Amino acid sequence: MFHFNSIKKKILNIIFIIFSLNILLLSNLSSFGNAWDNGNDINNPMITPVGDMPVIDGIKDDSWDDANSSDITEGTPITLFIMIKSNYLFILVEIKVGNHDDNEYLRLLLSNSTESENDDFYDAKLIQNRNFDSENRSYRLNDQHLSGEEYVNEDLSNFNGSSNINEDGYSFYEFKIGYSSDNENDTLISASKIFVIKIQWGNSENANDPSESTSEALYIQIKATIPQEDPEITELILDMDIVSNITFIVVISAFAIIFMMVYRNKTY
Ligand SMILES: [Ca+2]
Ligand SMILES: [Ca+2]
Repeated sequence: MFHFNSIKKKILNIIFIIFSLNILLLSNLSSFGNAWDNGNDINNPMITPVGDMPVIDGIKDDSWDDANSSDITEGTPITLFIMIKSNYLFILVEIKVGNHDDNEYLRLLLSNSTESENDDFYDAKLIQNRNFDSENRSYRLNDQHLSGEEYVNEDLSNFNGSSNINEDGYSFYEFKIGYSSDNENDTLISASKIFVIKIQWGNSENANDPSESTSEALYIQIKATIPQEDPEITELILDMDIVSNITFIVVISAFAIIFMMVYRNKTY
C-alpha cells in the first residue's frame, strides 16, 4: 500500500511539473516579439470603426479620434490606428521614438485571408523616407508584392500614403487603401472580412546602420456597415451560415435518435 502511494505521489509531481512548464512556455510565447495588445488573436480581431475622412499628410488630426488602436509595448513603442470611410481603409502608425534615421521606412504587409505564414503576406505598401530627420525630407510610395523572399515594386498603385514627424519627434505613417483594386496582387477588402496585417519598419540598405523589425500578426475585421458593390454575396454568406447550423443540428439529432433506438433494442 505504501509503495502504491509513493508511485501515485511521484506521478502527481510529474503532472504538476509538466503543467507548470506549459504555463511558463505559454506566457513566454504570448510576450515574445513585437506583439500587439489588441487584435492579436484570430478570435478577437480588431474591429474597424467608421471615422472621418483624414487628410493624408502624416499628421494625426481630429479625424482619427474615432479610430480603433493597438499598441506594441515591448521594444520600440508603436501604436497603430485603424478606421474605414467610404470604401477606404485608413491606417496610421505612430513610432514613439525621438531619433529617426534619414532613410527610415514603414511597410504594411497584408494577407488576403486569416492565414499568417510569411508567404501569405503577398501584398505590401511601402513608405520610404529620404532626409527624414531634416528640413528637406521627402518620401516615395511603392505598392509591392512578394517575389521569393523580397518585396518588389508594382506598376499599379492602390494606395496613398504620407509620413511626417511631430513636435515630440515621433514619426507617423498614414495610409489610405482602396477596397477594390485593378491589380490582382492586391488584398481585397470587403465588409465582414477578417484578414491579417503586419508592419515592418527600419532603415534602408543606404542607411548608416541598416535595420529591420517586423511586428507580430494583427487580425482586423471590417465590420461597420458599408455600401457593397455586390450585396448578394454578403447575403449568400449569411444564408450559408444558417444552412450549415441547421444541417449540424439535424445530423446531431439523427445520431441521438439512432443511438436511443439501438440502446432500447439492446435493453429489451
Ligand atoms: Ca492626416
Ligand atoms: Ca501590392
